Amino acid sequence: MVLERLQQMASHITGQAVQHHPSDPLSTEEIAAAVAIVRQEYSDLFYNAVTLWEPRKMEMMRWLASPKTAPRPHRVADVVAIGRGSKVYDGLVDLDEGKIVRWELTEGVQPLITMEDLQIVESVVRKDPKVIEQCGLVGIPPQDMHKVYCDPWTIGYDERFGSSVRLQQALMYYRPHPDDSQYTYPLDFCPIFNADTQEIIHIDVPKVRRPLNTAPPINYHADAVAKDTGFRNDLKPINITQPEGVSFTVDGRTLSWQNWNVHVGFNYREGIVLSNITFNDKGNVRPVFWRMSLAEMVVPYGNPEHPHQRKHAFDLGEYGGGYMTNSLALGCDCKGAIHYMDAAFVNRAGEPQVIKNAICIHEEDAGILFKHTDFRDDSCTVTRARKLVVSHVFTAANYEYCVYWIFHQDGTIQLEIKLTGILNTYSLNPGESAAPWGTEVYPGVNAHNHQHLFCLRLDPNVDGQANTVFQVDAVQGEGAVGSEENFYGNAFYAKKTKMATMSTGMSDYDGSTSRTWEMANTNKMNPYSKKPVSYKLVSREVPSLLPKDGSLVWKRAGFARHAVHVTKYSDDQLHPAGRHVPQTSGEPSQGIPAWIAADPEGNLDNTDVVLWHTFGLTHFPSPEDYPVMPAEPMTVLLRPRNFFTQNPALDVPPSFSSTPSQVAAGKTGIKAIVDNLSRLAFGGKQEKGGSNDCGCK
Ligand SMILES: *[C@@H]1O[C@H](CO)[C@@H](O)[C@H](O)[C@H]1NC(C)=O
Ligand SMILES: *[C@@H]1O[C@H](CO)[C@@H](O)[C@H](O)[C@H]1NC(C)=O
Ligand SMILES: *[C@@H]1O[C@H](CO)[C@@H](O)[C@H](O)[C@H]1NC(C)=O
Ligand SMILES: [Cu+2]
Repeated sequence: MVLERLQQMASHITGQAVQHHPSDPLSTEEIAAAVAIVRQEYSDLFYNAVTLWEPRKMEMMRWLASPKTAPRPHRVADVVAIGRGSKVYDGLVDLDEGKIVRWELTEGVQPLITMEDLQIVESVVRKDPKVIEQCGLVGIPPQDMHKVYCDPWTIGYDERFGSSVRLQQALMYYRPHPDDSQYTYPLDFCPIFNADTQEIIHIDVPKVRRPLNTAPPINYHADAVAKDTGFRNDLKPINITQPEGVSFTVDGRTLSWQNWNVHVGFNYREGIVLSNITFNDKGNVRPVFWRMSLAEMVVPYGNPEHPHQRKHAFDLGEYGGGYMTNSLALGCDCKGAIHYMDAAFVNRAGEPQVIKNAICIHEEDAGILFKHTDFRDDSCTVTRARKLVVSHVFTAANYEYCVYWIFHQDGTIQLEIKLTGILNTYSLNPGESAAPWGTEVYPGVNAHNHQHLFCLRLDPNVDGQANTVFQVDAVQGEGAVGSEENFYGNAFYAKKTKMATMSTGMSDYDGSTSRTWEMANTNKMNPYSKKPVSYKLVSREVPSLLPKDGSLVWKRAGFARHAVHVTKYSDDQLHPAGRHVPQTSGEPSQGIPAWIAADPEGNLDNTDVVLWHTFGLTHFPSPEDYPVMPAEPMTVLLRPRNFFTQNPALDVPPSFSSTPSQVAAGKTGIKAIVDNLSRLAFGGKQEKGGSNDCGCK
């Protein structure tokens, strides 16, 4: 029968034919199989997401411990589907068994808005008579409606419309010419779109009207720049060559490089998911993190005028960082020898779709790893660093977010995010001041103040699952100047505060104490320092959430209330603002605040914990950000502390090394090389190829 055929199809996929790693994203075949199994029982559905339901941790651990006797975790699809009348279904499909194991109608929620959902809105907006009328009022005649564009956003939450109808708000723009940036021509009104009926149900019109901007276009693409200022002509090529290939290996989706081992997953929502991260410490493979990902973000805007309070996009929970990911096929995004990975998703109709080259994996030179010169004799050792970068880039309407997960040779993991793209803009009357809630970045263009707050989910596995998180502050010795314990008043130390229970497991950033957080395994001491082995979260771009306590954003984005939350591990707690984020009122708050409220006394000491870190920046736009922003980087570091017994990168071959006795015996010191290299750079009298004699690699 059909069901048997489906079971065969599913077991063929997960059986010997293709043996997926349990953490691998669903393949196109698995997505198709999951949809086919659902269709056996339910028709007339749109598919919002079909993604890997990750194996339960205990089950996975058991299987890892004894792969021969313990059952291999099943491949399970997590399905979100939408039926007529905004009915939302959450389901699980066991692909090994070829059957639906959970199917629920979930009331009062709206799943995220997909690219396909977004693309419908513009055509509807252009035909709507009320929108045409509003366009006329700001100076756009009906025959020019093809020049009207919109960026559809989730509505966030609007108390007038609630959560039961699936809505989007259309941020309106105009393009004088199809190649002009629309962000120079924002329109002052905001239509609201009903996704069920595919019609405009309301238009928010401001009290003060603002006509269409009359400034000339300002554009960033090459044609425009060539015509305007022209290009700089003094750049010579920089070529990256890896003549012997790359230094990493990839087995399926497991990446090995410089003692690191990591599985690279991907999903529609978080984008890259790194799991089972281990470091080979001289033959001893030590677990470091079980899983890490960017789990959520919120971008609240700071203009109090209605309806701008609705602008606070949760780009991951409301749109999906994976769904919006760019295809890096052009090879412009990473330089060098690249390994790409594709990403597979479901579309609205239930068919699998592939984004080619969604993930880029490559190595980069990373400057000096360590160096020391003995000032008395010119002997020197300098070792250059290399880094491995796993990256993807996603476009959230106007903004680009470039996400780089970086592995270093010294055991450090770094998350770097670069912000680029275009500011969200609003109209301005001639002579009107954009201050204090925004900046006039170009004549007639108001870019509102906003924040970009990212939530990093870290599931530490520092030499095992039983971990404890400490807040670490640099503080003065308590004794007053002149006291016995601190006579000269110069004493200071690292004060550690254990984050012991769910209700107390939260903390804010404090730059004045150089605050960091340690994920420690208190069962294992470093033999030298007698301190627990740990990984330290070092993050210095940590603004507090500016929307006030009790505000709409504060209620909806509970994760952003503190820089760090620690929670007890639970398989189902992946989404810090809730599973379905669009149109949540925040009453009650979903995600982290709800988990804490459910278990306030939950123990966090020496157990399996998750650390949630909210970081980012507050963006006061300025003309330099326009018409496209130069990328602004932000960095978070995860550094081994008391984890190793010495610099773990000592065994990286040096670029140059000489001992005092070698220099005394006639070997080159560092100064000779410096001279030779500088002569070469400026093409002096030095003969070609001279640099090869200097001993630098
Ligand atoms: C450097 O790269 C450019 C552009 O890809 C190429 O045309 C050129 O031949 C390369 N030069 C060398 C020395 O490899
Ligand atoms: C995790 O990594 C270790 C070594 O790096 C490996 O032995 C183990 O099988 C991996 N587990 C999974 C689930 O990939
Ligand atoms: C540096 O260059 C000079 C002459 O250009 C040469 O005699 C000398 O051997 C070079 N030294 C090294 C260390 O390559
Ligand atoms: Cu910004």
